Amino acid sequence: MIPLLTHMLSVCPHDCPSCCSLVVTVEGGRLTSVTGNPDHPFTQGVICGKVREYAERVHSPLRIRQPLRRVGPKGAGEFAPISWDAAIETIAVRWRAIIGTDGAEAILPFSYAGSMGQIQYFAGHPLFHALGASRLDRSICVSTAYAGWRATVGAVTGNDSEQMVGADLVVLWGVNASYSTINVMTLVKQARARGAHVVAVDPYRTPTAQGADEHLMVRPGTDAALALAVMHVLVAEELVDRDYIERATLGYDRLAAHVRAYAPDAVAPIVGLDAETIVRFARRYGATPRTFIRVGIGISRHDNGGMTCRTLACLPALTGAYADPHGGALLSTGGAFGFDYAVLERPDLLPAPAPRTINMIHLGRAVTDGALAPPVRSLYVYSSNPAAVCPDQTLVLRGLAREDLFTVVHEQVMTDTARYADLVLPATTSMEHLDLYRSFGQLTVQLAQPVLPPQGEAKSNWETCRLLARAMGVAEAHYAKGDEGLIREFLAKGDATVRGITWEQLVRDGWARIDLPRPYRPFADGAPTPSGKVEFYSAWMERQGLPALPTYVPLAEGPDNREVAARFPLQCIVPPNRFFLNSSFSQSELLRRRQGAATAMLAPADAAARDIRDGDAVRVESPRGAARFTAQVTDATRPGVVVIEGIWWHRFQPGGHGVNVLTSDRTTDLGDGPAFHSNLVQVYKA
Ligand SMILES: Nc1nc2c(c(=O)[nH]1)N[C@H]1C(S)=C(S)[C@@H](COP(=O)(O)OP(=O)(O)OC[C@H]3O[C@@H](n4cnc5c(=O)[nH]c(N)nc54)[C@H](O)[C@@H]3O)O[C@H]1N2
Ligand SMILES: Nc1nc2c(c(=O)[nH]1)N[C@H]1C(S)=C(S)[C@@H](COP(=O)(O)OP(=O)(O)OC[C@H]3O[C@@H](n4cnc5c(=O)[nH]c(N)nc54)[C@H](O)[C@@H]3O)O[C@H]1N2
Ligand SMILES: [Mo]
Repeated sequence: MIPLLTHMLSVCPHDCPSCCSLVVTVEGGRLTSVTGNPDHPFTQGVICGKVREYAERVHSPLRIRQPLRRVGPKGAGEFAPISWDAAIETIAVRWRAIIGTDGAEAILPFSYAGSMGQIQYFAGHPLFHALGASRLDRSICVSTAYAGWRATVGAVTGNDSEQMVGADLVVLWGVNASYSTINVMTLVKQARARGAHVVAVDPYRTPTAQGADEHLMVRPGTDAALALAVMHVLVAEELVDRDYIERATLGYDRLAAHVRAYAPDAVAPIVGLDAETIVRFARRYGATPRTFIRVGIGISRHDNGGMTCRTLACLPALTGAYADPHGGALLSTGGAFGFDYAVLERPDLLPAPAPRTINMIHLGRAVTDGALAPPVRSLYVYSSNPAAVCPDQTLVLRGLAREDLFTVVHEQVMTDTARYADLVLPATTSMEHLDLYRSFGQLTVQLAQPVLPPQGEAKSNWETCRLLARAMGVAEAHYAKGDEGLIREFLAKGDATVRGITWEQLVRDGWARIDLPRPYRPFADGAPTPSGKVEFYSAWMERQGLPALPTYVPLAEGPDNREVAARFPLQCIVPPNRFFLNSSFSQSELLRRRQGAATAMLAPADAAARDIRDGDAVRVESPRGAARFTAQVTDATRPGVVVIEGIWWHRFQPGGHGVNVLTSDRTTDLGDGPAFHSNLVQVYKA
């Protein structure tokens, strides 16, 4: 009998910068409630509407409770039960045969951040490295943004966002925090109550923009131009911090000459704002170093996204905001955690020469390219739903439908991808397994112990990879360390930011702040770039074939691309919705109902020109394909810009095609990431 337990701590495992500390209740072996931990400094008792309904996810009717083998055609979702032993044996036999004929590179592991728990995230790396399988470039989310940020400041960190409370100006730049990291809104509200002016920069009026004092409704992909016009005003009106520039930056004189070309009058038509609005924003920004910019990953999902992130990172260095206890900028805190990831990833287990690397956003190409040598013969998917989340969905599904592709999917719920599997393995949720969490939006490390037994026959990534490693006879010493042993080792081998945090402390308190000074201002006197300075001028950028100075580069697939724009005249961005997290939570009938339908937001003028009324069924078509949505006619978006929020499982979308039928697998300017938001489309009444 499982006793009634209340107020146990857990951690939200999803791919979100907040990484919330949770208080959960379990009654009679079932999860009954999940709330935010009021004692955690960043969560402050507030969690999103998705995770409040976590009991529904853990006990979902679509939960996979036992291993399954395919009995129907690929994609039909017809399965029969199989035992764990037989499933592992089947995989081992198939993999040995594939290795014998095509070599281990014919096996491709495919995973992302279904769980941000470090044990589950890295569970497969030692196994697949030791097998010599193809490596996966996990580029789908932050690669572009991080590469751009590093170009300017050398590290993926920034001022602690809690410090924005006390700022005079808060800029939410390409981040819809109300949906995608709600706890930032708690801090924004606190900052506003203390008198901060809040500006949101976003192509459409998100709830975040609605809650701001001012919304700069920029054209998609033009933020670098806006930032350069701001720099123009700062330089022209001497609103710069000479002392900070002298001590902490590189290339100011060249930048100052360069930004003369970006006068607000010249930039206004590019970004779609009045010159006066730009000047007012620039003067407000330059009036004080007490300005905090929270940069979202959204701006980086464009052809020019790396350059845009790099450009935004320059702004606080002009005014000295990086040195202010309530100023600065933050894209991500990911690099603030001084862990030694090799402990978990085990690159030392790779054979020499190292196997090829396949960019995950090119999954469609990889599983359909007949010329690839060796071809991908087996796909092992865990912690991801590529059928829904990868760009160019048509190509991905064509590959997944291959009868000769031996596909194993380790999942919690019966996703679109799982339906294509030859074998489906049931995965535990974060409530059922042990893990250690770091965050990419705040500065605490957290431990979550299981609060429920594994549901059905579910096993964690760690446990499943351990079984596979044993069956294949590789990396067994690694898996023999156990999950707790590995967490202890991971903590102990970190640098001074994490080394002092102990297993015992985390068991007792649930979380610990990493050891960094307060206030945390990593770029107060320079930055860990090659020059040791914040680099306005970057030789590294030049080596990537990009301008060394911040520069506005028009989108490859944008209005300046006359040829494509002639047939597809509207720009289409595809940001997150409120009730799903990427494609997770699409399984929930409750949250699907709250979300309503897969919609395409259209400006009234664009709708009228196509005889489309609010609520009509529409067909959105891009150079890649077409999908059906419900039209939402609204002045929340500007003429020329269509917004499709969220990723619905395509089997829940009318017509059976999801939003990623529209998106391209083209890579961005830096980091080989996806340009999800750089789409040109046409919209038709269905
Ligand atoms: N509810 C919910 N929360 C989520 C997610 C989810 O799917 N749903 N996803 C999670 C994940 S994996 C991540 S990485 C984070 C992402 O979180 P964020 O970093 O916040 O990025 P996004 O929410 O993708 O995009 C933020 C905003 O960028 C805007 N945007 C798009 N193009 C441009 C542009 O050219 N300029 C400007 N200024 N803005 C632009 C979009 O309209 C959107 O409002 O959120 C996480 N949280
Ligand atoms: N159109 C469009 N496409 C996008 C984006 C967008 O904004 N617009 N955002 C992109 C971004 S930022 C990202 S990060 C990617 C995200 O892509 P994914 O990482 O694939 O994200 P999810 O759709 O949340 O799928 C994660 C899956 O992992 C499963 N899972 C969770 N925990 C575990 C576990 O412990 N073990 C196993 N085996 N499975 C588990 C969940 O049930 C879920 O089905 O999508 C990208 N795709
Ligand atoms: Mo992401």
